[in-house]
Amino acid sequence: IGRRFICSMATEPLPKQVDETNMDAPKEIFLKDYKEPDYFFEKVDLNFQLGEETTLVFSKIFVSPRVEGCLAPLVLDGVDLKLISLKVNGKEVKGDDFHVDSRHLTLSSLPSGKFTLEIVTEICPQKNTSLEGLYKSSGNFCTQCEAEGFRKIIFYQDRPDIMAKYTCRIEGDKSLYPVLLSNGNLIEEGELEESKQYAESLTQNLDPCTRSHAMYSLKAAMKWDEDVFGLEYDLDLFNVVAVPDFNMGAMENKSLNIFNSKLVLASPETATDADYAAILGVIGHEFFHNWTGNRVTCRDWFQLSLKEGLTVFRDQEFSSDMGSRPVKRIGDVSTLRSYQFPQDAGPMAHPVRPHSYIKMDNFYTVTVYEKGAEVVRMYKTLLGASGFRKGMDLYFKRHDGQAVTCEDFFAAMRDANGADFSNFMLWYSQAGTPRLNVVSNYNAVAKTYSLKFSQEVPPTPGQPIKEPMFIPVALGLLGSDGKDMPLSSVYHDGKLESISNNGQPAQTTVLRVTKKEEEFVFNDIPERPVPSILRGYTAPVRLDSDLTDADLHFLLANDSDEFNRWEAGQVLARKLMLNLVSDYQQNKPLVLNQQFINGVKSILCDSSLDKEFIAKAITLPGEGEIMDMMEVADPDAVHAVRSFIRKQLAAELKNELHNTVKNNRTSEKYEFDHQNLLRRALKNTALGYLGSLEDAEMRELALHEYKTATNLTEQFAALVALDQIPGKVRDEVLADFYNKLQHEYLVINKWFALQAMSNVPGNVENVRKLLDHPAFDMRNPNKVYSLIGGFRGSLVNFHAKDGSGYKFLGELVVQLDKINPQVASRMVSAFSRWKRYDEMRQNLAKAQLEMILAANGLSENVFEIASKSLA
Ligand code: 0A1
Ligand code: ZN
Repeated sequence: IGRRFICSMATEPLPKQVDETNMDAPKEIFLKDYKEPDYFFEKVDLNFQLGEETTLVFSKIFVSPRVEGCLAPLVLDGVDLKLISLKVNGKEVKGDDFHVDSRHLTLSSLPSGKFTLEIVTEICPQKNTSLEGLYKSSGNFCTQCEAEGFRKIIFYQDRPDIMAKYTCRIEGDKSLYPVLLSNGNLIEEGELEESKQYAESLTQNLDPCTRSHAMYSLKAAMKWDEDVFGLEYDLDLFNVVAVPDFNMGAMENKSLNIFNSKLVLASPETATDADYAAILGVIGHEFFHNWTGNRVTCRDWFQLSLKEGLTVFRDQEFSSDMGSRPVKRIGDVSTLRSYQFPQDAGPMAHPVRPHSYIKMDNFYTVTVYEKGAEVVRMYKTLLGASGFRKGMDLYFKRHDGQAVTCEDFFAAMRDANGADFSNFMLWYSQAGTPRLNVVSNYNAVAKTYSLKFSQEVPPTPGQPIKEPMFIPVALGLLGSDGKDMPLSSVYHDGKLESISNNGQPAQTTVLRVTKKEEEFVFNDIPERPVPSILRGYTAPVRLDSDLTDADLHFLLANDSDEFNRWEAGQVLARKLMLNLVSDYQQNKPLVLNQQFINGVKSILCDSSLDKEFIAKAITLPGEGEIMDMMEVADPDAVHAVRSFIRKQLAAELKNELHNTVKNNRTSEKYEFDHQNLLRRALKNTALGYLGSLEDAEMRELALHEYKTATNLTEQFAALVALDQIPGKVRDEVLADFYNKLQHEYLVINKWFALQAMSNVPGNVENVRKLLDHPAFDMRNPNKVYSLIGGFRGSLVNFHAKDGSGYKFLGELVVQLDKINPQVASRMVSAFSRWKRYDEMRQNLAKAQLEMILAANGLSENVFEIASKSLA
């Protein structure tokens, strides 16, 4: 419906407006306090009248008290709203019967039965820089209601267990807003009066090429959900909208999925393979939410992982089926280790289902999402694919159309399979990454092999003492021929349990570790095996074992489980890096052992291996992962050691790496297909190593790759390689890249990030300058995440000993908070782990947190992270 709406309100604005006295202190909300609402909303009719100065929102709510004769007041949430009119059963509400403060509209003296509530509110979307509620992005109106944004649009009981049916009408000037989209099926559209001239240039039609990958991904996701879970899409319409200004990745609004542009738009010249893969996963993720999130939703926000953990699991599985399963698993586990483990070990540690929050936005975390997905994966490991499917079927049968809890999901999995899950629910309530230790023993006389497990869950804020967890451990035993030994029985808990796969001895079995200490003894084991423990990474734990370096090399060469092959290499690399870090700290010369170099060489040159697997296997563990394993994190030492190893490997394997680059070139047109993806992954990893050599020959090579690249994946990888070699060429290429691609804002964000992450000492000044670059805009979250977020990734400059990096971030957090609290609070979280560093850095970071907390008008978002970090 398109026309310019001229507001001629019949109702005068109400005399009573916001009572500012109730600007109360941040309030913590607890899961244990959950109560059913006193009033249900059966139906809500919305009418938006979009305007340039102000927007009016008319809501008509059909209210029904939970208990007939309810006398309780009806408390509606509302933030930054101007109340224009308020009626109950068609009659203006008198001044004594309602009260408005900065967060609520409270109604008293309500009718005893059902009634209608009609409220008109006025909002200013064009001034809304928080990007929640109704706001403008690139001239278009858009909404973001999860978690608590709807209260910035109308007065409402803004909580997920209000299961109303909605109708929504939108009126706007057709010349400015030619496309109007809402949720659900379209009932009616039309023109209200002679429309203004149609403005072609303002339509959001994108170059078909940039959206074709998203369309491909959507179709693939729809088919996958039908094939794997029997879940069909249920409406006639499905819209995908790209928005340049968006706090998060995307949003699953029913039939109207909204995406951060960077997770929809892709062409070979503007997106890398990693972007293409992310789009596939996120398009899938939002689509899968139609069942896990929309048709079955959360009772309250504490249950967020019910939909997010499950949907991340579903998108991970989808991406695995569309590409390489082991490589996807390696990537997901690396993310968990690099981001979730540190969170679980810091002041913001919280269970997959948090017990309390001040701002729910702060709990859209790697713990709720990624660890939550690991929890869902454990159900599947324990039940097998068909048992898991039975559980999912029962979950939908029981709860379609409901708002439920994590217990409901657990019960569906258990009941559909008659399963005994003992204390599995602890995964939802206990924070902290469990440490699992394994000690092995072979008895050559009895031909038995024993594995003794012990576990410890570290204390976390508010949870000093923990119970042992239920840890599923997939396990195989390798014989000296490198093959899996057949496993027929295991002695455990005083019982002999048979292990079989349809009557055949198994090659991998899943042990159920549930106690603090527990032993499993395998029978009929002819020789001392090498155990492959936690195959496929079946539980989100830190594993320690008594495997020797020789065992690890053996697994790296032979394990039939590709994940554990990679893992063996990583364990070796982590040990090596930690040893070198200690050498560095004692001013000893750094020496890289030959066995490690040979190991990397044999993987690099093994043509039987998947190329993407090789790329992953020759990549060293991240700096964050190593710091996370240290008593006192030492950014200088970790950075120096990782750079040293990379350089040494590059020098020792220069020919092999150079050949890898040459042999994996192609002049074919870019395709996001498996073969080409693998080739580019390996080529780019090899080029990155060579760039670390900082020599003229390698600079020429990288420059050649940069100039001849036919796609961004290879062009940007060459730029990254060149970026490591300071000098004129580097500066010229960075300028050339900007000049050629300056109109592609998503690409320019990568250019910002690359410069921000630089470890060239003193780079903070360059980053400060980039804040004034014409392409930078503090109001756009993607730009902030690239430049300021990128800077946080520089070990040398963010953690600079003179405190310049911390000061830079501290100042920016205060500035950003005034614009967009959600983004500011994501940035401030870089300070959360300040206690992990040396005393000098601790003092510098602490001073910034204190400065931030003292800032005027601080948001609840930043307050929560900063104050919990200091506690
Ligand atoms: N439910 C979305 C994530 C999301 C959460 C909050 C947002 O606005 C502040 C936006 C998106 C998802 O998991 O896809
Ligand atoms: Zn989600």
